Order: sequence, then structure tokens, then C-alpha cells
Amino acid sequence: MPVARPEPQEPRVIAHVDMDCFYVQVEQRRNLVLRGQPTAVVQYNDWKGGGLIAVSYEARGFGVKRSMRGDEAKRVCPGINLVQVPVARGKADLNLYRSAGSEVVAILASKGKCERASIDEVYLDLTDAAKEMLLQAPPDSPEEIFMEAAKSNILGLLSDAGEKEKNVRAWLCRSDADYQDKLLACGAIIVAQLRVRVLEETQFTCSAGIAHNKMLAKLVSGMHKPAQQTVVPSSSVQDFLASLPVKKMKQLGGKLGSSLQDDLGVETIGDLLSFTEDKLQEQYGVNTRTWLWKTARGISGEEVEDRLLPKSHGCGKTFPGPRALKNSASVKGWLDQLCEELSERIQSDLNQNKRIAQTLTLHARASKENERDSTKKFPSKSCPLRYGTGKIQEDAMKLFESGLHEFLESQNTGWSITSLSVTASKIFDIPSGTSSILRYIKGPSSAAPPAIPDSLSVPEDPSLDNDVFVKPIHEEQCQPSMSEKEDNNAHSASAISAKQRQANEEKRISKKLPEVKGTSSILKFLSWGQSTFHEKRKSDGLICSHQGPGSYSEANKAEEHNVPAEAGDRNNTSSCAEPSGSNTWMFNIQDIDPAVVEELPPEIQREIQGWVRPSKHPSTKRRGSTISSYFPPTRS
Ligand code: TTP
Repeated sequence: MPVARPEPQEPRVIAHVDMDCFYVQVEQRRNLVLRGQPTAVVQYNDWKGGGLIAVSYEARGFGVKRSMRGDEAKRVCPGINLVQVPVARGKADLNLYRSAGSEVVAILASKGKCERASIDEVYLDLTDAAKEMLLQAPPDSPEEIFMEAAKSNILGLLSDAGEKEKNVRAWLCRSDADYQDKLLACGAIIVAQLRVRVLEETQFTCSAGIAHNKMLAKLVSGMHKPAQQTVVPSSSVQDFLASLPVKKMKQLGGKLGSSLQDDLGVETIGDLLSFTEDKLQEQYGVNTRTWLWKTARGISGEEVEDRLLPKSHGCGKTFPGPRALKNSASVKGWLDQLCEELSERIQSDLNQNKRIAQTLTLHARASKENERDSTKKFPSKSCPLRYGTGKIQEDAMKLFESGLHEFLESQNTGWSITSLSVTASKIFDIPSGTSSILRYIKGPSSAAPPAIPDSLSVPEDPSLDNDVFVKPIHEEQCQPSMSEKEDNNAHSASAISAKQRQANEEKRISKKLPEVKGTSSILKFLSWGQSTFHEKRKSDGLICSHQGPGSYSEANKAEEHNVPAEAGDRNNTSSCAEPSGSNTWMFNIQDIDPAVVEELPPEIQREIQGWVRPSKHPSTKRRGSTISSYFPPTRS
């Protein structure tokens, strides 16, 4: 259920930028003949010409839709060019598109906090940049307004077609506008400039929404496509929401939206205004009531996260109809492939970004031979992630066997698997200065105890950073990844700038994990996770923690729906400050694997428990026996 976040007091300027028919544009850039032609990108599976996953605006003009297959698209538009999505390991390989997305992100991130929401979508917090413009060079002359900005669509600004540009210019320069609208006007100009830069430097067009919060910016970014932007002044919010169908709101596309329609007769967001808070609370509880109440008024406090890298890496494949997998050998064959790719990605993430994934999760969709309509789901299974392709493959197969055992409930029946995916999540930055961990993980015996000297150092990799995100695709899916190819492309594709990398690195240092002087603590931290893992194996033959059937990859879901999987994490972040300011560091409770905690000395365990459930009588900390001394912060 959605949860309302407090709305900041100060007005903000938020943009949502979405690439136009993205995969098609990428293909058109590498094959200029396709430029301006009706074109679609199709799945490599050629049944009925393959499923369309991206359609150019020229093809849309002929009535071609993404729901069509290639054969149907050809009937509707005989001149259409169908481009096959690249293939690797028997499934779609999206690296080309991911790298292209990174090029765009690198440009957009130059103006403010940037959150990469999917392979082709970005949120920007432009508040500071807009304030600066308002202070330094406020737009005051309609004639001098930049052309692309003058083409903006301003919600609520009525004008005849011939007058539109003139009115937009005037709106952007209004001296009688309130502070919020003035900031928004600056935001619109900044976004227009960024979009022009994206076009010049990458040859891609994009569309954008500019508003005072993420929710509104996202809702309007696709309103005028392609290559246009839409601005939402506060005064137009109510009119806009009054006619917006509930299902258009990201969080209302599912059960909650259906319940609003069926149980309360709500068809548009505006309809919600007629319900009292009591009525909404009676129906949905206090949290959802608050969120609905605010949403109906266009209020959303959700912040733009400073995140250019994915929260998880995943790799999956579906096996529809006759392609369903019906025995362990075929499952193993595919799992091995998926794990190989996953392993490459996390290794690449480690090399490029100095990030480590902690949890491996397996998801599957399955049915039993004699119960085709059963609603029982294959349970998702997780375990601590061990680096190395062979280890990931081995663990994923164990997770599968464990899930299957539970799914079958001891029945001796046939089964079939229609989708498989593996995800690496709980990714954290290696604290700076902790370079020996790289060897620890890269080494051939990564599961072995850490017989590594503390002070080995690995030189900083200058090709840091690159990023990927992806939306679901019809038959195969590959979630966010870091690929070898991207490693290679990182420079040439002008990915994230050195300056940006440095800034990111600085931010990394100050967040989440303790800074560690030397490396022994972090090595212990990881080696505990791994030894626990082995012990669990020995004791019960299984290595998994149960996530429950409802948890079909929170990470996957998050990316599919562009909802950060750990959006609520901030609430769970415990900070532990030493008396001296320079020693302050933070742990995110969710970053600490419970299995690791169990192996910590009792006093440390108690301290961690205290973060989660503060004790009424906290014991006095003794230096040398607290978590902070276990993972000592850097003293500079
Ligand atoms: P979208 O942004 O949804 O669509 P788009 O960029 O193709 O077109 P639009 O101009 O309408 O925004 O998706 C971005 C890319 O993600 C798209 O080019 C192809 C891929 N994709 C899939 O592979 N499968 C899907 O189901 C969807 C929706 C997108």
C-alpha cells in the first residue's frame, strides 16, 4: 500500500524525463537508414514475427501498436522496418540500450540530483538550479526565451494554436507570478536546455514533465510526445487531476485502484475529493487514507533519490506454453545461463563501482501437472550471495530445489516452470579504502576464509560508473545490469563524467556503511556471511531464507514499476554516532544480513537489536565492545 511522505516546506522543481520510443531511437542511431522510417524493435523470438517492444512514432502513425506481433504490424504498415533485439545466451541482450541510457543520464545529471528510474527514465531535482537562475539570470524578456522552452506545454494556459508560443514566452517571464511559478519557469528553461544537449550529444529526443513533485512530473511527461515538455503550475493541478482516470496513477493501477472503482465508485482522481478522511480510513486504514487524501490534492513528498546505479541486478527468462521446463536438467541448464550473466554483472559492478551484492534470490512461476488452476505460487527463495559463477549457479539450483520441494508439498506429481529469474540485491558500496575486499571477492577461493592481509591495495579503476535499468519486456527479461560491454563502453559512450564520479564517490563515503580504516572489519563482515551460509547448509541441507510467495522479487517489481524497492528504507536507517563528529557513520539495518548478525558477539547483537527495538534501559556503551568499535570508522 502506498505511504504518504511529508511534503517539504520549500517549493521544489522536479522533472521527469522519458526517452521517446527509446529502443527504436537507439537502433536508428546505429543504422541511419532507419531514421524517419516506420520502425519497430521486436523480440528475437520470431513466432508470428516476434513481439513488438518499441514502436517509432512514424509507425504509430500507421496504427502500429506495441501489443502487436511483427506479422500484424506488417499488415497494418507494410513498409515497417522490424529490427530484432540483440540476443545473447538465448535471450534478449539489452546492453546496447542500457549503455545508451547511461549516455543520457550523464548529461541530465549535470544539473541536479538525478534518479535513474528505468532504462530510459530519469527524475531530476532542479530546485537549486532553478533558484540560482532566478537569482542570477531570471527570465525577463519574452523575446530572449530559448526556443525549445518557448515550445513548452503549460497546463491551464489557454491559447489559440497561433498564439501558443507567444503566450508561453510571456508565462515564462511573468513578473507578477508567485515564487513557485517563477521557479517552475526556470525549471522549464533548464529542462529545455538539457533536452537540447541530449539531442546534440546523443542524437536522441526525449520528453519531460516539470512540476513541484515527482508524482505530477511523471504524470505529465508523456502527455505531449515525442520531443516535448509539459509544465504543471500549481494553479492547474486540481483541474488536471479532476479528469485523470484513477488507473493512470502509478500506485492505483492494481488492486487499490480497482477497489476505489468498484467499492467507492471513484473513476477519476478528482472524485476522491468527495470522500471524507473518515470514510477513506474506514475503507483502507490510516496510511492509505493519508496517501489518497494527499494524492487527490496533488501533494506528494517523495524525494528524488541521488541514484545513478541500479538497486539490484536481475536476469530472467520466461518459458511460455510448450516451452515450459519440465525437469531439473532443463531448469539447471537455463539457471546456469542466467547465473553466468548475473555473475558477470555483479562482477562488473564491483570492478566499476566498487559495489557488492549481498543477497541472491530466485523467483519462478510454476504449475503442477494435475492442478493447472491452482493459485499456489512458487515461493521466492534467498540466500547470502557468494561471488563466482560456479557458486552462484550451485546456490541458485539449491534455491530452486528448495522452492520446488515446498511448492509441491510432498506430492509426487509432474510440474512445469514458465519463468525463472535470479536477482542480486542488497547492494552496498565498499567503504573507500577497503580495496583488499576486491581481491577477496575476485579471488578463485572466494568462499574460503579471508586469509588476506589487511593492507593489500587495488588501484582505483578510472572507468568507474555506468548504469542500467530496464523495464519488463514481453518474453525475456533482463533486469538492471552491468555488462562487460558496458565496461568497455563506459568511456567511449561518454557515460558518467569524472567530476560526477568523484561527487558520487564522496557521497558514497558519507552514507550507509561505516568507514573502515584498514580492511579487517569488512572482511570479517563478509566472511561471516559466507561461513554462516555454509553452516546453514550443513545443518538443514538448505541454504535459504523464505521470502514468501508474495515477494516476487521486490527488486524486480520495483524496477518494473519504477518504484524503488527500498523506498521506505530511510525509516529503517539506524545511525550510530561516536562522540566525535568525524567518527559518525551510519548503518542501514536492511544492509546487514540477519545471518551475519547472528554470528556477531552477543553484545554487538544486542546493540543491533536495540536499533530495531530500542531497549527501555540501554546499557552503557563500553569502548571496544560496541558495533562501532567492531566496524571502526575512519579517523582522518
Ligand atoms: P517506454 O518508455 O515505455 O516506451 P518507449 O520509450 O518505447 O516509447 P514512448 O515514447 O511511448 O515512451 O519503454 C522504454 C523502452 O523499454 C522501450 O523502447 C522498449 C522497452 N520496453 C520493453 O522492452 N517492454 C515493454 O513492455 C515496455 C513497456 C518497454
